[in-house]
Amino acid sequence: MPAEPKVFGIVLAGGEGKRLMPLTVDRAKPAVPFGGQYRLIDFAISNLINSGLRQIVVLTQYKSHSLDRHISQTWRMSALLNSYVASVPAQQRLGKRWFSGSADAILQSLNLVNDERPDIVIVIGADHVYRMDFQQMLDAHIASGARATVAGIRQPISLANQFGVIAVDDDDPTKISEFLEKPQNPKGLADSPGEVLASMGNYIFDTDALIEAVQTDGELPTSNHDMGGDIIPYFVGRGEAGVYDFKRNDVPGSTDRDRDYWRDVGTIESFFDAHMDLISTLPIFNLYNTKWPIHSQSVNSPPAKFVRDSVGRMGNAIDSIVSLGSVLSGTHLERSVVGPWTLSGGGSTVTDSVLFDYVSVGAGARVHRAILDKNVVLAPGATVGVDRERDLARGFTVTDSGITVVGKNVVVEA
Ligand code: ADQ
Repeated sequence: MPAEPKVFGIVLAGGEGKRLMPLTVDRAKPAVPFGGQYRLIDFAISNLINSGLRQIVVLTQYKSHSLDRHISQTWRMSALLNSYVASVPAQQRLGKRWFSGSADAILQSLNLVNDERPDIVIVIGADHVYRMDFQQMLDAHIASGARATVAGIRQPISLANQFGVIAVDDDDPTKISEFLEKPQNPKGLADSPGEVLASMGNYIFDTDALIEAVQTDGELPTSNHDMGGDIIPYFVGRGEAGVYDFKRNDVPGSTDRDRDYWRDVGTIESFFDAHMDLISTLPIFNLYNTKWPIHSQSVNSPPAKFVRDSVGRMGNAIDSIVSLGSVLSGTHLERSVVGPWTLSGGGSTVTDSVLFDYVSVGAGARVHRAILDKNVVLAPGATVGVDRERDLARGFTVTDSGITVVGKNVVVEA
């Protein structure tokens, strides 16, 4: 390996995100808005850029229009320096089929790798909220001699069936001895039986090893062509897979509160909870860390505004994030995150909620524990999240813990 290896980044962004419905009816999961002005994919790409990568491709497939537009508008890099973040759609390069899994997405995109001839390929998912310095993981990958390294983080054993679960070698804790994708009855960790070591879906490969693995996998008729289910077990079987403990990652500007923060926001509940992590005075995840910025689209909008309405009721926001272009007129907003260009009228109340962009909350309306997608309009006096049965009867999604989700463009009558 050269002293300064050439590193290429692949972001897997083709998944459907079924468990985030109805937020993914119309857009790929990595394009789902997050934290007011971001899209989920901004976290993955910001981490790669801040780690020094300059050649990054985003492999897309499912309903990719909004994702493609966001990437081209947000991530303009300099062609002169051969720096790019390119969104690459499925193209049926190996016959008449779309990507049949994340490993097939890479197999069908090997032309991109062959064009750049990198020494190392970093492959990551696009649907997590976290900060990570991949340079530190790369150093560990090279030091260990593994041909594939998987980033791992401890998670409650109750969530093990959502993750790849890693067992480490008794003699060499940098080596993976077993990898089970989404096991039903996993063993807990020896020092903490209530936890497992979960794969974060972030991988580093020696380039030749990755090419060999996806090509071999492509010829196996029984394979699901999945990175977690097939490719990582292939490396484990050959004794060539290493693990990198995310706890070791130390990103500039992190605090003790958010150093190990990593959230899979694949469900409505976890998506909602991750928003609540942003808004306390000392946030559990700090968007204001300027040493490791999370970049997003620059919105060309006027500042957010808080005013009294025509009868003098105050517009105010407590423990909340309000994005540019929004106007709260006589509205009480508390523990909520509001996207750009959202308007709300006098006497309305919004609590414990997440509002996307261009939402309109009519005078006297009430929103509680709800997620309102883009362009949702609440008529004056309308309510969401106040009466579960009524929300269900109106066709809204309501989770077990009582979060109501109203899909894009819906008009909610009083
Ligand atoms: P999942 O997230 O369930 O588990 P998957 O659905 O394959 O796995 O998604 C991984 C990433 O690949 C996502 O960013 C998704 O958008 C993308 N993707 C999925 N199918 C794709 C396709 N056909 N084309 C392009 N991109 C695609 C994975 C790992 C687990 C690990 C968890 C961590 O398999 O081992 O624990 O991530 O969340």
